[in-house]
Amino acid sequence: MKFRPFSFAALILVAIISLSLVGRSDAVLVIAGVSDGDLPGGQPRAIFVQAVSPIADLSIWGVGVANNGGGTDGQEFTFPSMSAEVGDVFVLAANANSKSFFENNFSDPFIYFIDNSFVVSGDDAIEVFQDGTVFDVFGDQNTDGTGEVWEYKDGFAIRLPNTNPSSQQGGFDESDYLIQNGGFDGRDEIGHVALFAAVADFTPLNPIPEPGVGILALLAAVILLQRRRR
Ligand SMILES: [Ca+2]
Ligand SMILES: [Ca+2]
Ligand SMILES: [Ca+2]
Repeated sequence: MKFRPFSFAALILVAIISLSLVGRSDAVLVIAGVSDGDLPGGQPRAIFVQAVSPIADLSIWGVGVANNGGGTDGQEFTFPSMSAEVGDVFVLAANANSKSFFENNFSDPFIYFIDNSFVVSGDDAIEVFQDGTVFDVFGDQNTDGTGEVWEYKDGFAIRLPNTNPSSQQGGFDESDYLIQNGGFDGRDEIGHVALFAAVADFTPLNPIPEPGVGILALLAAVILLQRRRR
């Protein structure tokens, strides 16, 4: 069998591209924020999660709230079988009032779920699960957040751009978030909206660098060079 160097190189390239495409299809859902308001009943109480890659089937993803440093409660909510687009923001509201707060005051195309398990107060850690394994975490499941750097009592935390889920960087890092502990304290609804609107911009996504992009660019360059030589 005759072996031409170029076909071998092409074969390698195809293999690398296939691998990179497998990597690209790794869907990810990250914690985008958490809110413990100061309106009556402590509203709005909500967890924000965002799809940073397309997700074909959300039902392998779930969320849990580890309350008061009591350790993980495991997955307390499972998403239904549905797909997600890049940039989709899911607002996991503790109750109808918390949902209404965002629905009435923000034009963002949030996708809402209401569930008892989303009753967060500023000392609770948040876990996002993929296939039953913790994929992203906010806070420490085994530590009551009171007095911790990640406390968000009567306030909120919002993920900063270009930060990765905790599973991809060795654990939770509070510097990945803008945290306003007590930020909502004493504010009325308009005050809540004003503060949240000023900081919580979900439009610039937090894209996770994908090695596949570089390889695809390289492939494009190779093809262009080949065409020029012909
Ligand atoms: Ca509160
Ligand atoms: Ca819980
Ligand atoms: Ca709590």
